[in-house]
Amino acid sequence: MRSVLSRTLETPKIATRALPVPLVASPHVTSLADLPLIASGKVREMYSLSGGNGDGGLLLMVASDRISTYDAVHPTPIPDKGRVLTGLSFFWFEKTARIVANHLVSATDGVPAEARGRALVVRRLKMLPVECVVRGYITGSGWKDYQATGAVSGIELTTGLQESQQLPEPIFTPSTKAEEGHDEAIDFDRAAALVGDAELMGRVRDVSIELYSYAAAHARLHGVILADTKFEFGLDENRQLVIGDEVLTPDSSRYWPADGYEVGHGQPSFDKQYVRDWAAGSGWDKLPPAPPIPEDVVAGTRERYIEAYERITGRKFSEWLALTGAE
Ligand code: Q0Z
Repeated sequence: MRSVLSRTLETPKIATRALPVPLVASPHVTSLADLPLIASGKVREMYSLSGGNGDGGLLLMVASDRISTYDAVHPTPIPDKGRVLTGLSFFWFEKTARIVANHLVSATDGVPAEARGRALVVRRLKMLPVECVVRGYITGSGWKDYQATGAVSGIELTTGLQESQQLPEPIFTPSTKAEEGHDEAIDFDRAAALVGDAELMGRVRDVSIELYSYAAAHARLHGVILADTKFEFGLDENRQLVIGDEVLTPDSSRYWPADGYEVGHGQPSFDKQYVRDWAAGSGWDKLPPAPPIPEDVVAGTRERYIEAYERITGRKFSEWLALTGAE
């Protein structure tokens, strides 16, 4: 089943060659001279820093300023978007370390000067082959499935829910990691079979719900609703469960302004709504290629990303730039 949540989330593709990418003169494509590119998504790149292809090595995860709407990447970057997302991931890795170990090593040591602020050094993990989605509100593909069947990912929900309504309790709705195309919603038992360890999968589910609940409560105190989010876990060289990838960023989550929230219809995205509103009136058919974004929409969207960082973290974005030595 096609997941509207995972449609909005970036599905990485494994790079076909472990060689430096050709240097393309495009300001919104990250390219780090000499580092082997090992994976790239719509808006991020991952490079190897050490350790070859086994476990135990270090990776550099780099967030670009690229933005996608309706599954298509626009040719126009949003300045600072990659640094906001990396700063938010860093914040949440620190805040949630008591809940579960994570792959963060450093936002400074080992980060090349040109990537400062937008990159993290992380431990290489053996990633589990499932996307760990938690939903606290009924929206997107969850709303579609609920309307059709009364259930989401095999979880029967109470009758009479309205679109965007908060669920009685957060639910774990895993999906497959599609190499190509869209992720597919699966129930817990299929996720456990893919992982090959039902006890481990139970721990992944429990940790995912605890992370969501903690982050949603924090965000709500800062005027933001965390509707749903996607986590990716792996195992380290000691087979310990570790959370990897990006955590609780606007690209892996649905954040809504609490102000103006009401059930009965879809909610505006905290970060991307200016682009979506502009796109809706632009005549674009929402098929690739995505059009360039006008500069006033770029500026408004950049401000929304920075506002998201400052609201959620309670820190100034300039502090993140100073901490990481970004210029
Ligand atoms: C992350 C992804 C990105 C493209 C694999 N610590 C880790 N160890 C091994 N693999 C991964 C991680 Cl985070 C891993 N992705 C997603 C991120 C660019 C793809 F920045 N895929």
